[in-house]
Amino acid sequence: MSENPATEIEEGLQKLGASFRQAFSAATTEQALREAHARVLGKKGELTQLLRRMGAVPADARKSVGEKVNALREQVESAFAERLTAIENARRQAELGARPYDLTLPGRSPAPRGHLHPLTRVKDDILGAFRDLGFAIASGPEVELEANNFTKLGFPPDHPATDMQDSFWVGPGVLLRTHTSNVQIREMLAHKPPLAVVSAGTVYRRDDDVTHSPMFHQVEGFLVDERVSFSELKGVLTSFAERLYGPNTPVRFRPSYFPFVEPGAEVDIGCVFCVRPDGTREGCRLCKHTGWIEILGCGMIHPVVFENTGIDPERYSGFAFGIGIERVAMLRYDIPDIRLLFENDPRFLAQF
Ligand code: 2NL
Repeated sequence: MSENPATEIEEGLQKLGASFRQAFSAATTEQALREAHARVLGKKGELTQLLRRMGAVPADARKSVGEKVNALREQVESAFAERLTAIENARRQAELGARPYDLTLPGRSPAPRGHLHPLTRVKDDILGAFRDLGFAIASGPEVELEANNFTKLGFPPDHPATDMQDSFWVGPGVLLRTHTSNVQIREMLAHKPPLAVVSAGTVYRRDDDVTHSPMFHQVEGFLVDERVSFSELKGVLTSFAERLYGPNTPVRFRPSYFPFVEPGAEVDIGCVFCVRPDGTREGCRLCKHTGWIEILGCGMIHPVVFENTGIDPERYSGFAFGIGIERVAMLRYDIPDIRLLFENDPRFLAQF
């Protein structure tokens, strides 16, 4: 280095002038560029260090050296600004050229999706068929008064169904409903005919084996109006069977007995499991080789039920029906044991 501070500074400026551009072009990120800038103009930057020595420059040379310093500072600042813009433009171009985010991709679920329980599907199908036929959908309590569950339906007080052995009594005159007929009783008490109502729900009986569970599910419905005859019962329930099992499903009505209807009937459909393409039936385990499968019970509502619910039996008549949801599901999905439906074993449920 020279003894003359002015010459020393000028040499430093010259060196710096030759090197800073290279350092700026070598920076490819904003951070690297700012670091290169600081090495020139920061507190300990090379140009800053040179400036500190201006005091040692003789007065006559100060102006000329000062102008050179300022000129270099301006070059540094404008080169810095230019390079900063270039880096930002390159970054933006790279971003635009990169594969864009696909906002239509589905999210990643933390667990596999579930699905409806087979009993829920059967219930929804049955209610949907009756809703399409114009029935309203109602519901009611599972803990019910004996009056709404038995008495108003015409059950005599000593009927075996009312026994401790058959029903779950909660207290005197209160039990878990043994059928969803309690909803129909409540609807008949609350509304004047014409009425067409269907309801689905959980019911309870002291039964437990391969085809019976102490908790099971029913759909029940009824229709009341003037001049409702057994023909309306047959028409509505045949239409229901065709909606659930397909058009032209064979349907037959067999006489049967239920305490709250007269006459009563059971409805069978032609076995859907062993039907041949020509419509004849092979006979199988599910129809016990009869070619027929029972799907519901029904009948004309007993006048005693009307009397007990404030409906004039001279003016009104109607029909009612009950369907066991488990039975329909077991047939549809070939489930051999009713208890499988309530154990909630995922290996069983995943099959539906
Ligand atoms: C079956 C048979 C049936 C009814 C339910 C009913 C309800 C009232 C009045 C008259 Cl409020 N009847 N319900 C009638 C006949 C049969 O169910 O096998 N259910 C699974």
